[in-house]
Amino acid sequence: MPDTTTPFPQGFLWGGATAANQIEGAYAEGGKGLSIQDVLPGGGIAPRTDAPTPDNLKLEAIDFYHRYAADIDLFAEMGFSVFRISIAWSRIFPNGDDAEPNEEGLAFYDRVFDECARHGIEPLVTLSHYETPLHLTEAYDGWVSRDLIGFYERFARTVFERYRDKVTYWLTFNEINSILHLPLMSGGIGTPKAELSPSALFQAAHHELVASALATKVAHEVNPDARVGCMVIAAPIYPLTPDPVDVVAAMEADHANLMFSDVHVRGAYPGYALRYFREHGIVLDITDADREILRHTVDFVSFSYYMSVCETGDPARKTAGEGNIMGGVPNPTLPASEWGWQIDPRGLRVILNQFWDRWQKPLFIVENGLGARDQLVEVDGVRTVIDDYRIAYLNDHLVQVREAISDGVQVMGYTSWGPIDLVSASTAQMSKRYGFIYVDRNDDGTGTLERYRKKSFGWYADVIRTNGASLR
Ligand code: BGP
Repeated sequence: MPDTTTPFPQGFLWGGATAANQIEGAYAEGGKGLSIQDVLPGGGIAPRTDAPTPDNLKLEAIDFYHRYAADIDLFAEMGFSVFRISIAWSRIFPNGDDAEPNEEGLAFYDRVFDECARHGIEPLVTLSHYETPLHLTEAYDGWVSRDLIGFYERFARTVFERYRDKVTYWLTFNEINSILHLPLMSGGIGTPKAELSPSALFQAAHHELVASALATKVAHEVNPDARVGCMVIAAPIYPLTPDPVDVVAAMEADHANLMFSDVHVRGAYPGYALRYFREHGIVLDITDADREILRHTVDFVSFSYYMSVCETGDPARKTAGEGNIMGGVPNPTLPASEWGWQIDPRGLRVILNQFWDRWQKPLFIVENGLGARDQLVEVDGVRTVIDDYRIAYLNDHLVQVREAISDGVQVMGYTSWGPIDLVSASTAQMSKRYGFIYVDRNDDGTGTLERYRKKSFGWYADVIRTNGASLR
């Protein structure tokens, strides 16, 4: 029987999640340097160009840089108590390795956080969300270089000190475990994946893990009340069949994901990771000083949840899933979105229980949602989208969050992905929409950028107002 009585806890944080490169635009304003996103017109799944090209929708995105106040007003109208954004590193340190920060960039986020405060909205801030400064890619090959730890520390310390009284919740790296699959977008690594040795790739991951622990340490020094989380892609990996060979294959695939949060929460590499390095000839430069820093563990674990996958040990049955950047085999029992992402609300309860049982750390769902094509229509003279499909998706996932809370899992909050339509990370399209708010912009760059409330806008406002009691 589903448990419909247990309420979400008092103080549960409700809101939405975004990233600078997908909303801000103004890519060359306010002293900002270029980031890798400015030369990735096809998103994470297409090769980069040498310079920004007009077909790159992220250059203007949804113009949040100029419209942030009106957008935050709309979030407040829905009752948000939290708003996840990222700080574009290249707005603060245009090249990434500059000695001094760019004051204009810092002042922009002051204005954004002040606007949030005016509405009683807590900012939840990602330090690095797929937007490494381009110079760090070109001059250092991104996180392959140990030098990036120091540059990132300087960036982190600068923003922790500047926003000490404005920001309490921080995330160090967006979806840190995606570096193994998307080295350029996730790790700013310019060397093509096919030419990157496993040792170089895991060394880059190690540098990020050390940088993340260092940032956690610095955040606590600057503000003992700061709460720092890691952020990973969470996807349950089910065995494709009950054959124990598939069960073990699923367990091993899961280890590749869990390693990142295990290090963040336990402060050291788990045995299964050391075995993997040994057996795959992966030799890493891990110093005693690194080991010391890794002991600075996170306050909470946050994650994105969009889908589950299956795994098999039988090479003949190993087929790739569409739109699944993390690998895995499609689940024959589940429907999929228009972009091939398999929809599995119960998987969210599975993940919440797995993570809670494993770490006993508070959990924060910081991304979840349905990318879908929307049709703008007019109802009683008002432009809107009747997005019942999105309401159904979010409702079904939130019901599973409620189930997990009833299971005893400690959940801090929920920020749906893209509360306002934004540019897709993987495909760089506008037409893959997640929002409660429609933005009039098309894949060819045309549109007025006007905002319209969708049907889901009122639905989410009700969910927040009733602290989840309106879920069906
Ligand atoms: C996550 C990223 C986000 C976001 C989301 C949806 O992986 O952290 O940046 O965009 O996925 O993905 P997409 O935009 O490709 O639909």
